[in-house]
Amino acid sequence: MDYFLTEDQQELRQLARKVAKEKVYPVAAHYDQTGEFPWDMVKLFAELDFFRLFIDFDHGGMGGGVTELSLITEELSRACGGIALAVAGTALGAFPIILFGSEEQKQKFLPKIADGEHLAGFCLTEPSAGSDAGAVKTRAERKGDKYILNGKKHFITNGGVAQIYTVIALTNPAKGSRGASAFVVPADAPGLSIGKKEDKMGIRASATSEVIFEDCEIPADYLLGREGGGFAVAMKTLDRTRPGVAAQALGIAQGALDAAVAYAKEREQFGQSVISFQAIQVMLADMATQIEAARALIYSTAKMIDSGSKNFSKESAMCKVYASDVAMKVTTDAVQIFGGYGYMKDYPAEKYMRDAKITQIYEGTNQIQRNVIAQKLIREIAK
Ligand code: COS
Repeated sequence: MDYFLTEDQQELRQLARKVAKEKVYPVAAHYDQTGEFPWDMVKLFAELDFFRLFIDFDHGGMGGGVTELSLITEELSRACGGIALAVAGTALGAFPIILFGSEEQKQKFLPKIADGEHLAGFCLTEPSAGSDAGAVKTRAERKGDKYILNGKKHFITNGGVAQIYTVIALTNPAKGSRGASAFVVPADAPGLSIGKKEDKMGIRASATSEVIFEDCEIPADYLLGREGGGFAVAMKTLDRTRPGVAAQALGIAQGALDAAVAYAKEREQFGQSVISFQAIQVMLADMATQIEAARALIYSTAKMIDSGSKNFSKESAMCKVYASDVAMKVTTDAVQIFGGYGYMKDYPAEKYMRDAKITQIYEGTNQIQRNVIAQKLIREIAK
């Protein structure tokens, strides 16, 4: 199914598919095992203009949107969900600037992100503010023409490798989440340091670290939007990026299905290839159907967002819930089809399963997504 993609979008998908197969897949196991950051892949993605896709023409980009970002995230994740995050995590860090930055801030920060010279990261989560994102404690105090930040963010994607962080911090703690503000903080700002690097179950090619602010000084004009508007910046950013997590889940699921079909054709038991058994065929048919349903939801939502819809929190949350649950189910079934070999690191199935799990957790757990969906339903019904 082509989902009414434009010619350019179809070409982009073909290019990303080719790069994933020829360049990303061969190094996926290496980065998974070592947990090193794939700088060679970042360089390649920059040369291919992947970091330009989600930034507008006036700021060094190619004017694409959530559709383009989802297409490349899906295709790259088919080979490695962790390596794909170098681009998707940067988009997450850049969206607050794209959506809320002043013209001056966009001119200053976006072109280098578009060039792939600067990676970005989004700093919302803290040790005691995960699902309860409004409970952040990091402070930002205005002193003359500067803000001074103090606090600790953790589980930050691209932490330690990004040059630009967008950070949610309290400017008025008495007001709780209504006293939160968003800032751009360059990695070399005095007082910013990188703490513990996480040793993760999956997406091991993606860097995840603490980002610590100790009397960290930034110019006052690095405030994004207005003081007190930070929680809305975070929520509106996540509304736009959750289809991208769904696309990552979709790519992981598709990669696992591709591997399972190839293996089932090759593997012989009882004198025939196991794909000839209906028990296996039924599993593969369900996997393929669920993947296609997830794809239809993601592409439709991406199109809805890119065509200027203002209200898509519910659909974004649906994409993330559905695709990540599909990814978990499909990758678990892929391991099953591989049998004992599926459990071994010599074959790709177990990595897909480990990589899939995070998509049910980050950028808002699936329990939170279901709350978002239900709240919107309740409001729609009340109208
Ligand atoms: N767009 C714009 N504004 C939004 C919004 C959205 N999608 N969602 C909430 N808001 C606004 C509300 O309108 C409300 O505004 P007022 O204070 O003016 O009334 C404010 O934000 C607080 O909203 P709410 O009361 O619903 O917030 P809660 O503290 O109950 O939390 C959830 C809402 C749980 C949905 C939110 O905390 C969340 O998304 N948590 C998960 C966070 C997450 O994804 N973490 C992953 C880390 S980032 S990788």
